[in-house]
Amino acid sequence: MKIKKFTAGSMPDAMKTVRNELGHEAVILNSRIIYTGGFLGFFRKKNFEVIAAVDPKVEQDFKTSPKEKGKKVSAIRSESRFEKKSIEEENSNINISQSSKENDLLIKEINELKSLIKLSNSESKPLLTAYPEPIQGIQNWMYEQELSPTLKNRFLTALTEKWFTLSSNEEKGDTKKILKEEMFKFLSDKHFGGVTFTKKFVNVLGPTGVGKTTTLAKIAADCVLNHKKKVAFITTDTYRIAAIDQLKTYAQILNIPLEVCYSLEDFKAATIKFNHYDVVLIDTAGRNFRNKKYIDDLFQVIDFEMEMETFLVLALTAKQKDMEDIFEQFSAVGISKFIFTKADETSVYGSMMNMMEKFNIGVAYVTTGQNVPDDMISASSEVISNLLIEGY
Ligand SMILES: Nc1nc2c(ncn2[C@@H]2O[C@H](COP(=O)(O)OP(=O)(O)O)[C@@H](O)[C@H]2O)c(=O)[nH]1
Ligand SMILES: [Mg+2]
Repeated sequence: MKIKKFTAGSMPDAMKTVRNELGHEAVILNSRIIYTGGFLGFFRKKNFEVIAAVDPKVEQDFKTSPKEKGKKVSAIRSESRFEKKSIEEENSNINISQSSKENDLLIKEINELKSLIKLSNSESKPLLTAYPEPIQGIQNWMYEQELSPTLKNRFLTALTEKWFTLSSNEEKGDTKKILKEEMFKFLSDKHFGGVTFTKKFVNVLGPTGVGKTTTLAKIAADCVLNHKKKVAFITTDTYRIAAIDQLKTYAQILNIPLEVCYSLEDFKAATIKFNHYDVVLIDTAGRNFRNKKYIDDLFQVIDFEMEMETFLVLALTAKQKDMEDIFEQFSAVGISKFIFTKADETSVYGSMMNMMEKFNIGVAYVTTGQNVPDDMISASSEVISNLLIEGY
């Protein structure tokens, strides 16, 4: 572990130097304001001191080419996962030989930090670092919400930089507010909100049982009741009889016509039949879309050449990696926005942010239960950040 002290006139400058010298993997061990120079307590210069550390392996990696970098990072990751080197052993490598008064102080601080690190003995938990205390709280929260490492880094850096520019304790205490501002910045270039009514056809795709049919019924009710639109249903989910009956029931309750399509010809005929409708909502069969064959099947029955909004429905109870795999399989279709379902069945919402970060698309709706039409919210930056910060 390489440890270094940085001093600068402002916190953002200090952080910039840390990043330049030690790379993005650097961990902030301590940060504080120090005063230098002056005369009888006057004209003292305010400086910001940051003590940062980096694993030499990671630092080396920071200096190597991006191609090499990928290989090395994964090597380091697998090593740390399987070797289970104890934190204590790791830290005993810290070797500081200078003995000036300043360095004694540094050693004392490092020893305090070492005992703190020992306390967090679970290797899967984030390393307990000396971010200002309120920011440590956010760090733990981000870990619990399973935010991606890049998002965690982005928010922690921004928060720390912002935190040090605030002067009043009241402002500093309101880390939620600072976090929310940073989240809004991240979400500002994404598109949110449900059906735009700019395209007649609206299509929901996604794995089995995520809530496509239920959500489509909620969307239909919203279009009819709140937007006074003339709505029709098409279902291409002929895989299970029960699926047709399920949508038929909603169609009857909402007094909406339904066409069942078994082939591309049926589909084309249905679109002509619904020519004078404002919105045509298309339900599809949930399949194991990790298998490419099922994606190809969709093209046998839906004409994706038509102007349509396509929503990918994902349940928030699913695993991040599976969500990513599914999205990638659908790249040939072109996804307009996500719909995230089952927000009521989990308390972890980081995957929403991670998916938006990775694929740079926004969210149409978030659904929060089985009740049609009530349990659905039109998504916005406010809705998403509230769900993450305040929970459901
Ligand atoms: N808890 C919860 N259940 C939901 C939600 N949306 C749908 N469901 C339930 O998930 C199950 C599968 O829904 P369905 O619409 O048939 O999924 P599909 O196979 O994707 O069409 C049903 O029992 C729904 O009531 C939601 O937001 N929260
Ligand atoms: Mg269904």
